[in-house]
Amino acid sequence: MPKQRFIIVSNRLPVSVSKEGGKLVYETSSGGLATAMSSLGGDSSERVWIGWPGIPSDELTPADKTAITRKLRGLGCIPVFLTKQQVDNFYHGYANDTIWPLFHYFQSLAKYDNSYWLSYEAVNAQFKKAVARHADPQATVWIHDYHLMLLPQMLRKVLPDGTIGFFLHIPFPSYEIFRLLPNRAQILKGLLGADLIGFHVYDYARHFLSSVLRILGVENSHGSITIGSRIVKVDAFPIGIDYSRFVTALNDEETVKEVGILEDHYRDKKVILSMDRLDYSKGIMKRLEAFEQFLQKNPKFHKKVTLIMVAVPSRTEVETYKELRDEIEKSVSHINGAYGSVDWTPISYQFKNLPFAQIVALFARADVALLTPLRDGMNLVAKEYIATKQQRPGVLILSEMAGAVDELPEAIRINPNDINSIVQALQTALKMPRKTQLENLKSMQRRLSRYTVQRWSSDFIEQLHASKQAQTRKGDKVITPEIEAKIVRQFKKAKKRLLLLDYDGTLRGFVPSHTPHLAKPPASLLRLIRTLANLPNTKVCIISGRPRKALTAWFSDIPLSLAAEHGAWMKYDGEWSQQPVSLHEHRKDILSVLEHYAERTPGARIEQKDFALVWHYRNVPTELAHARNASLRYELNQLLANTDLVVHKGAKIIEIKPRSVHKGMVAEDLMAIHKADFILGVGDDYTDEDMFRVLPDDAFSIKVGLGDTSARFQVTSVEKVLQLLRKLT
Ligand code: GDG
Repeated sequence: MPKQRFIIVSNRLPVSVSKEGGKLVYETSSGGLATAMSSLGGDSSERVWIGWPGIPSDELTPADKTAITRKLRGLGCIPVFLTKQQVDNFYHGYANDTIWPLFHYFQSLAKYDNSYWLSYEAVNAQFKKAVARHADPQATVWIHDYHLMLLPQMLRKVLPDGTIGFFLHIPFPSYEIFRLLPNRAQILKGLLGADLIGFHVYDYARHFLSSVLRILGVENSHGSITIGSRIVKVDAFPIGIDYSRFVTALNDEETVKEVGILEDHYRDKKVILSMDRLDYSKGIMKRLEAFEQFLQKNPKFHKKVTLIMVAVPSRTEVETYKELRDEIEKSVSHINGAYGSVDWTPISYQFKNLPFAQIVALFARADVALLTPLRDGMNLVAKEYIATKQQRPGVLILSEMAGAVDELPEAIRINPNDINSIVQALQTALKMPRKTQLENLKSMQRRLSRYTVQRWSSDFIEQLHASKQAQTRKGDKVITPEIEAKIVRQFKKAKKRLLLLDYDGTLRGFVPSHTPHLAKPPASLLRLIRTLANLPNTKVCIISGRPRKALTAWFSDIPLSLAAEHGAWMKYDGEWSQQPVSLHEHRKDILSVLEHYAERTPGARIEQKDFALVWHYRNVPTELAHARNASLRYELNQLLANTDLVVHKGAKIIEIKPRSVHKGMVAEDLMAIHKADFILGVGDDYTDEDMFRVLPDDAFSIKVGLGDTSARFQVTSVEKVLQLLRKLT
């Protein structure tokens, strides 16, 4: 099989295999995802779907596996075979017994078992191998759902240039819930291997971004996260439905027949419909409780309404699900026994998979759809019900805990924990005038018919390619081996060389601010700087924001030029000298503001320099830092309005210093003194931009990191800077 350009990966394939009487049976699902993928356009022979065929490999002979592989290939699918133990630990275990409950806010049901986790890692690695085997190096891979959250990063290692998208079909919980997960950091890192991470609604994206920030300490800018040389985009893509399939099905012979049967049976009754997988997240018990209260409070509706409750079998071998099923069945028979009569059964309960025509007929006939999930990533049934209401009126009652509620504002919203609100919603729905019903349906239909599942998938793929392109553009200035070779060549042939190097974030990675002594240069770095400084006709200057004491302690026995506090102190040759500026007059006032803030801000630290005061917030919880910094800056700006001091925001610091002191001034001084024909300036933050701006066009200015810069070139890490400097020696 040739290498593929477009690969879809999900735990389950759109084809399920089972064995009946020793024979393999194939069942194709016509689910939304399958439709979405087939509508993606392009050459279908270049597209494959990789996933588990739904049967444990222990039940298969080698010949079965060969037969399955061959048959699935013909259907554009590639099987990943999982053993019974993997199905237990990875699928029922980590995916459905840890992630599913936790991500749906059922934290007390989530099981943390290390053997689940190990299996989850192993199966994700098995999927990686399968994808790697079939992917072209430039392939586009779209990974689906919570079973495969480690796969993006695993794949990134083997497909560094691949375009990798990930979509989560369930909610992403708030940080407060997500942080309970023992393997939270690995899961986040796993996801960040993708170029685009999609969620149903913006709240889930926001929760994800906040977890990335608080657990990994990685910030984002408007949903873009920079990881090394890559940018990961995070956004909301509310999944739609195959709208026209539901509209068309209304006229199918099968459906018309089914509608007829329902019409006869419920001739003079209002039908309330609920339909979901039998899962604790769907709020089925609360719904029954509410229906009972409704009957209690509204005797006039007795014999006039029926609740048709379809519960689709799901995870039937799991204990929690068995218990829930028992509970539901008990409650249904209690209500039917207590309120029913010989000629009326209040609830018609179906625990089964229904054929499509019956589903459509139920949607068409139901006067009210009652959907009460306690949490739901999206809830497609709500959208399908609206789409099917082409000829008849109908009212949707929808839980505000379902992702779909954002797109369906005309529905009656309920809080599924507030039984009273459900009872009231039922009363309102059953009384709603036909005209209002039709108007509401129309505006929801307009929206759903536009952002269909087909549009959803093409939108995701378009955005995925756009993110990849933006990444390539962003990387335009990144130094290539050719440019690096050119820098080395010019350095070697120059008569006089000047190297202007920032320290923190350029020659040394950042360390937590309460341990500045840890930022001390390691011996290898000192050796490198010494070698550079001892080269003939070469002047090396370290221009740092640090106080002169630190620079003196670290570098005094190397023949360097030093600039401390961004140039307020300079030691070009011999002695330190200072700029004719001062903070003195305002120091006390500024300090008192900073101290007042620090008292209320755990983790904050104030640094006093000769010519500057610095507020460090690297160790302050992010949201708190955000709130404090905004008002601190406002207060400082007020205080310093008519002075020659400025308030700057740097890398996790706010610094107050004289306006005329900056690295550009130091660079100009040194260029005037040394008249070099080779100049290299390297730095990582906004204070280095002042230096980049004054360097001549033919100088090599390099920013460490991918943000916007006026430097000519960029590198992605401190290690890359050191690599280049080593080449110069
Ligand atoms: C997950 C997320 C998210 C229902 N009864 C039968 C049947 N169905 C179909 C419905 C609908 C689908 O199953 C159920 O989709 P939901 O969205 O309601 O719920 P989940 O299965 O939990 O799906 C969810 C979704 O992923 C998509 O991203 O919306 O939040 O939990 O299409 O029509 N299908 C058949 N027989 C039935 O009896 N064949």
